[in-house]
Amino acid sequence: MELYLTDLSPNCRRVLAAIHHLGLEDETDIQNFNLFAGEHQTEAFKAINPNVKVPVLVDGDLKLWEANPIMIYLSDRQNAETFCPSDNAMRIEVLRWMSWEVQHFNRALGEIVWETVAKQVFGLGPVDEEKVASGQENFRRFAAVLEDHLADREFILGDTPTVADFAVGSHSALALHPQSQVPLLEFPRVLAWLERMEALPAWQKTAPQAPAEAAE
Ligand SMILES: N[C@@H](CCC(=O)N[C@@H](CS)C(=O)NCC(=O)O)C(=O)O
Repeated sequence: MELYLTDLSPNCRRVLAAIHHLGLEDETDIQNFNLFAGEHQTEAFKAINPNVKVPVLVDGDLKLWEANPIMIYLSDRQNAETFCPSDNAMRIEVLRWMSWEVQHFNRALGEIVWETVAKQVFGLGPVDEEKVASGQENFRRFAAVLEDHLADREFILGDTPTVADFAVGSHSALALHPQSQVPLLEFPRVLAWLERMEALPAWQKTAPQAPAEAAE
């Protein structure tokens, strides 16, 4: 298999972490693009992903883009029942949290950390405080849902990590960054869960080399 990715991207980190969690690193050829240098802007890559974005997995004739479906595909390929349950009700639960993180939780988190961490690392201008405040307001709304959900479980589907955690927790390095201004102290269970994610072997193996540069 070939996996196209870039460093310091939460979308790519979740897929790379899934590769490690599933023990697939030896059969995966990693193609790492420097997006700032435009290394992905080629006709060859556009033929693989017309969106010209990473991550992308190529497995034989399959060219799969979008991080969450890639993780589900890899799990099913490995029959990783605990990591990505095939039972209908559980699969719907996985998809629910994945939709939620894209549309709500990580969108809000991304609004904040783009301003407070990524723009600073890449020298893209001063922090826009209004955008940070709006991101924080959205984050509080959705983090409260996760805070309640984690009242009686260690991970999103129960006591073991699954693809749902890899999706929802994909921005952990940015969220936990000291400059992030993500109001995590108001949500102690969410904070503890993000720290549990960072402690997972697959997460440790994929930690950004310089968390300060963990930009999307
Ligand atoms: N929804 C996509 C997001 C992919 C995405 O935005 N990738 C970024 C890196 S994190 C990218 O490739 N950007 C390059 C570009 O837009 O030119 C996924 O989950 O895979």
